[in-house]
Amino acid sequence: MVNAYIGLGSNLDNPQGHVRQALEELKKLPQSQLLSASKLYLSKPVGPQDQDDFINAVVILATTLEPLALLDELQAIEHQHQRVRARHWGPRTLDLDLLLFGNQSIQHPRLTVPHAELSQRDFVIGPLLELCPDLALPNGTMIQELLKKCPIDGLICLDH
Ligand code: ROI
Repeated sequence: MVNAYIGLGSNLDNPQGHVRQALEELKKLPQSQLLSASKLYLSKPVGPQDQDDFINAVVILATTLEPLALLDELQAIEHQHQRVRARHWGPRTLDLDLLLFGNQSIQHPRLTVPHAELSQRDFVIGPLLELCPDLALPNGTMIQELLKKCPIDGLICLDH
């Protein structure tokens, strides 16, 4: 079993609905168990500003799936949400990002783990801190240290 950390994001077409629905779908993934889910966070868009704010969350999934098999499952869920990627860094119905896969570093044409932008994204660091404040990245960087360069004051935590 490996703990996989997955980021969820949506800013289109009832974003809270998409994220909550995706949480239910993640609970049903084969060879996997959802260990914990962060609260939902409202975040300002990274990238083009002429789009709505995002709803973001992070979950920890214990899984025996291989990383690419897990990626396939995540992309299948995105598909069910009619994910359309009309524009680079534009609005989306559902994004599922494989952020961390245990302590592994993965460089594959389809998958980079840790997620390449993890350290710059408040909407990932905030929920990760809520779930596991003592988490370290594979290179030894503590998640707490990321706060110096990427403050999370802009995040609004929603109850759920
Ligand atoms: N911005 C926020 N706040 N949350 C996201 O999930 C998100 N996802 C993206 C881009 C468009 C980069 N910006 C985002 O893919």
